[in-house]
Amino acid sequence: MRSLEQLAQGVVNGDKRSIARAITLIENNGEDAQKLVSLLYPYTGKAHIVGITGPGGSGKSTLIEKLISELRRRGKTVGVLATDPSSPFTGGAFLGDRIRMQRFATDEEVFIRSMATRNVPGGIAKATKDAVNVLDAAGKDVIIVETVGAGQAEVDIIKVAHTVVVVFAPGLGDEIQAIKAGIMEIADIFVLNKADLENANRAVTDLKASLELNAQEKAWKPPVLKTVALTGEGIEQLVNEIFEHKAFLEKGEGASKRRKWVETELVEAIKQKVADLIVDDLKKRKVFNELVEKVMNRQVDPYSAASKIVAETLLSAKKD
Ligand SMILES: Nc1nc2c(ncn2[C@@H]2O[C@H](COP(=O)(O)OP(=O)(O)O)[C@@H](O)[C@H]2O)c(=O)[nH]1
Ligand SMILES: [Mg+2]
Repeated sequence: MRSLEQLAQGVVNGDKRSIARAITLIENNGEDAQKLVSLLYPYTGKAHIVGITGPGGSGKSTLIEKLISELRRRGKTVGVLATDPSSPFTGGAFLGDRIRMQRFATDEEVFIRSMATRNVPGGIAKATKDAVNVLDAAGKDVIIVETVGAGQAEVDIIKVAHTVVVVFAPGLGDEIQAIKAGIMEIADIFVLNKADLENANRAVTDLKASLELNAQEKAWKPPVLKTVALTGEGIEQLVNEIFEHKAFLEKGEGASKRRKWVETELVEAIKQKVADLIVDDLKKRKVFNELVEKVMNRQVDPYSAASKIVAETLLSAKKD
């Protein structure tokens, strides 16, 4: 097997196979994953990261396909990570995405990847963040992350983005309610896709009205755009707005935002380390194994067991 250093070099050279292997390593989140991220970290920090979120079926994947084309037309290299749990492994949407995206397969400057969404050790948000770092180190100018934005994990994923685009479609009113409020608050650009459908203007008016209601004093006022992803209508303007927002971030506002991102990154990393240390220690104790037995026999539930072990070992240790 090639060394991690060689793999990292391959990533930095922008080699597609190395990027793919690096991301697989990261999904498995072993010791090597952490080493690889350390090797790549000095090469990161150059990409513009765009989060695309919104209800399933609003046309995010179709929009991303058109975004890739427009970005390539402007000479930008592109990475895409999709974490939509409604389109993993099998099933129509995933296959559809694959077929649509296939035309980029021969383009060395485009890398597209569906992240595994289940059973990722360390969580999907961490894996996605690390995969973004891989694509960043690989020299991609723009990295697009697609999520459906329905759960906390997605809010966490989208927080790595510099520019957050929230995509809606006419007739998906209820789904808008299902989108986490946290995402609405951090949205930088709103897109009403499927503007070819009836009620598109109505949907835009409704969206604008609800934004006015919740409007806060912000230096950046999120624009509301209309697109037809199927035909590419409005895509140029969307790309323009993304770069407008990038320029806005680079003018001062960005510095404090960037500091906040790094802070969050560091806090998350510390939390992970502290949790690992504590759990590793607890696992060595007799009381841990006893509790595993009890949970297995349904004598106690895992949450009560956790409270018990924390109270008895961690908290009592303090008193000693
Ligand atoms: N009429 C219309 N259909 C669209 C448009 N964009 C996407 N679609 C269709 O909407 C469906 C869902 O699109 P997809 O990109 O998979 O949505 P996602 O779940 O948000 O990623 C597909 O059948 C697309 O062909 C659009 O602008 N107009
Ligand atoms: Mg999709």
